[in-house]
Amino acid sequence: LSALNKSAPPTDAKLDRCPDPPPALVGPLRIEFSDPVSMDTIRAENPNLREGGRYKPKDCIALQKVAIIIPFRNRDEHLKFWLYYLHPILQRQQLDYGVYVINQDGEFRFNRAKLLNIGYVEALKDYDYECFIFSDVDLIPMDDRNIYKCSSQPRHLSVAIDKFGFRLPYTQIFGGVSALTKEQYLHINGFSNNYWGWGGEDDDIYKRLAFKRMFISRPNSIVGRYRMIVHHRDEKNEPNPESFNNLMRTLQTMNKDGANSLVYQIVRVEKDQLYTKVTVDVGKPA
Ligand code: BGN
Repeated sequence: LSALNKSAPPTDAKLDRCPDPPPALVGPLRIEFSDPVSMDTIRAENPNLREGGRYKPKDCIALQKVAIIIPFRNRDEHLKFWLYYLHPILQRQQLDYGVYVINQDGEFRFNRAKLLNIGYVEALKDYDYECFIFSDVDLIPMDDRNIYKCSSQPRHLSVAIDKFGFRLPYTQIFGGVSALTKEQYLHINGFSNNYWGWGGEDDDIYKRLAFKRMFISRPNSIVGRYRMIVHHRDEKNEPNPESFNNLMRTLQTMNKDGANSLVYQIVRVEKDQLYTKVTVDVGKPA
């Protein structure tokens, strides 16, 4: 009997998979940006997070291991709102997740898609994530039924943003918040590293997916509602004049520009209770 007891599996192995849909969801949420929140408040309200902004449900096995990748520079106020609202939602969604803030060092033009590629690589150094959510820092879901996990097709989550009158601005849009499995990401060679400045990099991702005969899955426009934190266009993030030409060449370039050509330097890695922040030197156009 004692031998049997000794070989009993650890308690973890006895857990069932988490139920689908998660039972604690509440549906529509009130999202406001009028009162600033402090990091200490957010930390106190999320006592079950582990260092680096990690969480997994303790009573069941999460359906997916999800890395949330946030491209970032100089948006601490937005990040606070994001952490304040998203951590409780992601925990109600019973995900096994980690939050990765990928901070572009220096003053050169912002490169959102390259930061997303870096987030993919850096998150996988921590854990065998199978799903990657790529989220702008200023987008907060207004309904917790919009689950931050991946689907059998690439998923676009931010379908009904207040800024666009709660409607899709165009059907091919893949920017804002989107989700790819590891396989989907690798199938398109990740994202282009060559979009410097605002705009077009998400359209390039859409083209990659379409060329690989994938299609976009979306929640409906009630569940997919979002608030965007109002802000001015950042300095060093002017509209990219090269986007149009780049987008004409996606098919020719995608096999050599992407996950397989990613080069960057880590400047610093910070682990907070609420996130892992990786500051990176993304370089300049060749
Ligand atoms: C589009 C941008 C997208 C952006 C959406 C919504 C471009 C490409 C120009 C050739 N596309 O116009 O990147 O997500 O607006 O803001 O700029």
